[in-house]
Amino acid sequence: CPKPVNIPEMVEFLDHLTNPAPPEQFNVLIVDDEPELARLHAATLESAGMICQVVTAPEDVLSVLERFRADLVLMDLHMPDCSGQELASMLRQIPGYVSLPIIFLSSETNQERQFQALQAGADGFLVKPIEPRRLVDEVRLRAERMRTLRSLMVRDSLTGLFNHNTILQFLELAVANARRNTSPLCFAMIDVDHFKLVNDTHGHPAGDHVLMALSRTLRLRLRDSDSIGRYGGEEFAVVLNDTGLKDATELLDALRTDFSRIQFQANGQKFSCTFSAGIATFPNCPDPRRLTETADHALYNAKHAGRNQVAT
Ligand code: GH3
Ligand code: MG
Ligand code: MG
Ligand code: MG
Repeated sequence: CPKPVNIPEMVEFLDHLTNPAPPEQFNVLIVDDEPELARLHAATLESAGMICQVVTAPEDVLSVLERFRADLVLMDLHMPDCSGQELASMLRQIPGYVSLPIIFLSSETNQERQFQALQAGADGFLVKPIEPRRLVDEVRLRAERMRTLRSLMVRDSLTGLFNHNTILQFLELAVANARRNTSPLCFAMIDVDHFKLVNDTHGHPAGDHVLMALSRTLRLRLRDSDSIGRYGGEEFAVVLNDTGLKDATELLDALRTDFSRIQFQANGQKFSCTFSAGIATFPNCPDPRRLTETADHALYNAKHAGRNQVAT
């Protein structure tokens, strides 16, 4: 059996989030020592719009998974060099694959042995031969459910932006990349000014509306390579890859202007909002913790200096 390799935690997972596949289009890795059978299952799933990759040697699974971002693994149980059961429990030890759905597709009909295989950490057991329609339905059902779960785990429900934990994971990944490529990076924290007053004056639903408008403003101007998250209540965080302090300050200032120009309306009353922001840079701040502390401190200074401004 292949040994678990040290794939950087979350990389696989986060890549999935930045480049989501079209809905319904799932990537399925098929592991089976019988090439004809594997290709038959692949053809069945491909005819339903899925993208399949076949692996007939278990020792190739890890290297293929690093290139092919599988939504689900369809795994044979009985294979000469390494059983599907061993392979599944090995995958479960790798942080990036803890939640990857694994379904056994095997000729094994003994229920005791099926159960043992499931205990390795698999999500289902299908018996060969299988009707094509059933195979498609089973795979789609589990892949869809996992996408929904992942989305709930990583996104904020009001704005659809990444949640607090996820944006911090992106920051960690971004710092590692910036260090490797010796490129700059900025981390910014944004906080709506006097937001409590917005709620108190115009009502909580109007406040929610403001938060959604701010998230749209951020999405419109930021690049695909940047990551945006809702850090807390009315606080947002952005990771700007490959960006120096001057560009980041200009960008945040442009966003500040965009946002301040939005006209809101609640109960017949018009109003507008502003935000303050604090920016920290890598490599000045050499690690994620220093970046968040420094951005937070800069934000505090922006508030203290009168709000509606960007501080560094
Ligand atoms: P400052 O300019 O110093 O940031 O003042 P502030 O009023 O914005 O800050 P404060 O921390 O006093 O108030 C934040 C408010 O944000 C309080 C909280 O009820 C509100 N809030 C947090 N999450 C949400 C949300 O999801 N929706 C709405 N409508 N309000 C929220
Ligand atoms: Mg076999
Ligand atoms: Mg505030
Ligand atoms: Mg706040």
